Order: sequence, then structure tokens, then C-alpha cells
Amino acid sequence: MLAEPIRHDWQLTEILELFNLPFNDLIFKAQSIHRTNFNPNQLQLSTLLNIKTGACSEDCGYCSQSARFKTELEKQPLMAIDAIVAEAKQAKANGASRFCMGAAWRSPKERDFKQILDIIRAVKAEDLETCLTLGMLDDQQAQQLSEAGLDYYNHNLDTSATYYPKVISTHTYQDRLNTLTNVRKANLKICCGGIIGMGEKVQDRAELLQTLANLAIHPESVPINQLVPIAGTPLEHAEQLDSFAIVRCIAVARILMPSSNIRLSAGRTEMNDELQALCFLAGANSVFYGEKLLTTDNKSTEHDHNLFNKLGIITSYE
Ligand code: SAM
Ligand code: DTB
Ligand code: SF4
Repeated sequence: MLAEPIRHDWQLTEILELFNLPFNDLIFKAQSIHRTNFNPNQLQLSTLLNIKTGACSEDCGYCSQSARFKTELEKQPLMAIDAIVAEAKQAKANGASRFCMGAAWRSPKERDFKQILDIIRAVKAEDLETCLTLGMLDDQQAQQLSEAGLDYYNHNLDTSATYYPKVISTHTYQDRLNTLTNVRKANLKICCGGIIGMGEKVQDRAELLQTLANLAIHPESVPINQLVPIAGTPLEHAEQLDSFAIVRCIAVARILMPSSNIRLSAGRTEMNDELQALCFLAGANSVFYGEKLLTTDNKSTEHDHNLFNKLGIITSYE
């Protein structure tokens, strides 16, 4: 089968039609597109490290790291380079191909930026792909990160433009889009996706995917997170999602962005092996790998290896 053309003109009605397809039809379509673009039995593995924890000025309603909510998290300043490199080495030894570092900032401060650039150079030297998520960036910061050798910048749109202000009030959707523009201008690869299970409607998921798919260049990496409810945050008691919701969302993302890596991201600890297998069938070809996400637990590497073996999945470095 010929690869479908990459489109940037998706209409909301078309996307909603995809969401509403009978499940088997949706999965068949997504899997067919998946195998024309990727090895269907291969996953890319990214390992996360939170390099600065908590005390964030923002009020993102899902986040354990906002200073505005009473969560149980202990705050920690920016980590030293040596400690970060040690974690990167371990991630590589465990089989990750990308090392993703997160900081709980609205945007990076001038005083920390030199250290961030040094961190990138040091992790790159370990022969790993690098990804950073530091909040909003201006033109110049994006350019400096690019020159230091950064590969990916993660900046999620999280949900639809309409639902966004119901979850976050301290910055806007347009702020997020502006950072994505600055990151692209600096020739960095983009990792951008969202969270499902925050009380949004299917229409919000469709609008988020429409925004991502209609960017001039699709994000190279699209993380689909399922909300990890955090005690003390406004979304602590969000209604639990039906398990098929994430499978459908992944399938639609795969269809709209055929050559992007779609990552089954936060929320895997709550999923059984069968549900994860369905997500891979729907076109997810990447996961966060390693015992921790940013502040919460992830599936154990042992569990993941067993699952990959059972499914005959190979990972980037095998
Ligand atoms: N401060 C930076 C920012 O906001 O872009 C970087 C770190 S922030 C924690 C990175 C992303 O993690 C968020 O945009 C959100 O998509 C995801 N995330 C955070 N908390 C989450 C949770 N409880 N459940 C699911 N995803 C979450
Ligand atoms: C993304 O989309 N998900 C990751 C990463 N990009 C930075 C973060 C998930 C965080 C889950 C909750 C936590 O561990 O604090
Ligand atoms: Fe801060 Fe990022 Fe958490 Fe928002 S998601 S509160 S910006 S760390």
C-alpha cells in the first residue's frame, strides 16, 4: 500500500467521524497506516528525569509541581550536571534511545540557562538523543538550545483551545503556540501532545489533534498522556476514563499524523498488558520507559521487558 499523503488541512467534522467509527474499523485503518510508515513491531523508548522539582508558579490543574496546590511533593532545585549524566548513562544502559529532562518552570530563568546548555552538551556526549521541557521559550533561548545540540523540545498543548482555560489560568493557549513557533524556527524537533481524562469532551480531543495535525510541520513526537490523578490538585477527583478512550485517541492521532511517533505516555501504570497492546495496535510506537515519569511511578522496566517479549516487540537499540 502506498503511504497516504501528509495533510495539514484536517476538518473537525472529519476528525469526529474518525473518533466515531466502529472500533474495529478505526483500529484497522490506523494499523494499516501505521505499517506503511513504521515497523509495526518496533517501539522507541524515552526515559524521563525531572531535573528541577516543584515550586512552579503556574496553576496547571493536573500538576503535582504547582506551588499553588498542596501536594505531597518535595521541591528540589536544578540538579547538578554529574548527577544528571549518571542518570542518562543508566537510561542508555537500560536501552533508552532518548533522554528527556523536565523542569518545573513557567519559563527558564537567565541565571539557570548556562547550566541547561552545559547539561545538553554533557548528555549529548553520552550518545543519546536529548529532549528538554522547561516551559515557555523565547526565540533566542530556542536558538541557544539548538546550538548546544538539543534534539527535541517538549511543550504540550494538553487539550483544546476552548478547554485549556478551564485547566490553566496563568498562561494561555497562544503562549504555548508561540513557544512551538520559536522552537520550530530554531530547527529543533517538536514533541507536543496532550492529556486525556481531565473532564474534557471527545470534541476537545478532536480539536487538540486537529491543531497538532494542522501545524505547518507535524510534531515529530506526539505524547498522549492519560491523567495521573494527583492528591491535592484540582483534578484529583476527575472522572475515570473508559479504557477505549485512549485507544481511540491514539488511533486518530496515528491517522492524522502518519509519520510522527505517537507515544503512549503517562497513565501506563493503570493499564493492563492487553490495553497497552491495543494502544500499540492502534499505532502507538513509543513509550516512556524507566521506573519514574517526572514525579510519579511508571511501569517497572522488568514488566516492560516481559510485555515487549510477549508481544515480539523490538526496541530501538536491540
Ligand atoms: N513546566 C513545563 C511545561 O509545563 O511545559 C514542563 C513540565 S510539565 C510537568 C510537562 C507535561 O507533563 C505537561 O504539559 C503535561 O502534559 C504532562 N503532565 C504533567 N502532570 C501530569 C499528570 N498528572 N498526568 C498526565 N500528564 C501530566
Ligand atoms: C509528556 O507528555 N508526559 C511526560 C513528559 N511529556 C514530560 C510527563 C508526564 C508526567 C506525569 C505526572 C508526573 O510524573 O508528574
Ligand atoms: Fe509548572 Fe509545567 Fe506543572 Fe504547569 S505543567 S504547573 S508549568 S511544571
